Amino acid sequence: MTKNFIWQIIGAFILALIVGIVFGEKATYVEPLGELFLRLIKFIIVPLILTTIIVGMSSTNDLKKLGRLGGKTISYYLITSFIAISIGILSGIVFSPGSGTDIKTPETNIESTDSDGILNTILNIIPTNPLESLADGAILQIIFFAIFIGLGISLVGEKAIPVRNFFNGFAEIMYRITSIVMTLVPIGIFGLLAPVVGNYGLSVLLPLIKLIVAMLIASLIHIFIIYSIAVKALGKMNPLHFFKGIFPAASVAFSTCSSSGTLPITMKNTEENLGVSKETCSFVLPLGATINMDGTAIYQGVAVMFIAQYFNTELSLAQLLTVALIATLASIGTAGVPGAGMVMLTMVLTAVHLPLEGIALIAGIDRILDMIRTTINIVGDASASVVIEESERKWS
Ligand code: DAS
Repeated sequence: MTKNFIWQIIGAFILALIVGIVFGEKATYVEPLGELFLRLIKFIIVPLILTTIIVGMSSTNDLKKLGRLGGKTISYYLITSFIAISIGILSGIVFSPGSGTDIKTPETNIESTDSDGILNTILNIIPTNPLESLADGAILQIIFFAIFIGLGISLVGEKAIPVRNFFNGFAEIMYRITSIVMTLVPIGIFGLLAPVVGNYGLSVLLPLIKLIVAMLIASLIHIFIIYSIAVKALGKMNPLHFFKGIFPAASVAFSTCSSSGTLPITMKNTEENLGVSKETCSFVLPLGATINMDGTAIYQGVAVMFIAQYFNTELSLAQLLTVALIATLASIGTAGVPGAGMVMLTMVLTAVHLPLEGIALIAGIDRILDMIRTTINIVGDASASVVIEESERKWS
């Protein structure tokens, strides 16, 4: 990745800020540029995930290694998500964003997300019709299907080599198309961000500035302390090199609010800038984009504290532990699409009997909070791939 590309991205952020501030709501005229970029990255997600996982899984018939890779990946994701929710709750306690907030609760009737959403999420991983999963872009089901096809190829051996070669070639084609789409990142960031800046004036942000600050501080602590320790101590990588390498993907996540949409860029950055193997990338990152959401976990912690404080409700230690557990599970069930974390918040609020109307208080700035949490989500996925790559290197 060239320095020039980083400066193009920074320039896109600055231009979006200027255009949004100067033109206000008229900045929506550049929205088609963002929509074009969003559609291009969505168009490559399914074939890229399918082909890279099949190639990755078929490159080894060491089922023990695959089991080890899966165990490490899930463990890393659960541990960092639990740390994230704890930091979110602590930030909510320290900054107390909901106390003294003088905004009115808008009239809304918000339905709770059923708590068996997690069970369904786990059961729904198994596709009943893989072609339908591909058509619907059901990422978890595509991952499941691709893992089993890849395993099948490696178990069949000789006779399946033509199939493996087909997917190998297809994966290379998808990587090349992703490189082309990546050149449009600055234009996409500008087209996505300028309208957001234009629509979210200070009048919307100021009443909830304490909530935004609490979310921002918790996220900065998680990203620059927890992930720095992880990539340095476990991944044997200089944190500065890590953050520089993942910067384009983080910028796309910030602009699109979609981990799944950012996945092709995350995979490209992690492989080309951070030196993680295709095999590790193709397994750890698609899984992470759908079940690893540290930013969302932080958001759940901060938002629950905000709503409890707003309604003058004291949460006991047992309730805080419940929040930590349910929010970790909720972050697993959160889809990698815009606004998904707010939907899952209903599950956490229900678990501690807090009024769902509290969500209406913060829905107005959810896009801003989603930009922060999605950025953390994909940086967390990339940190996992660096840590697991180094761990597997030690094993081999
Ligand atoms: N926007 C989601 C994502 O793509 C996260 C969220 O809504 O919490 O990761």
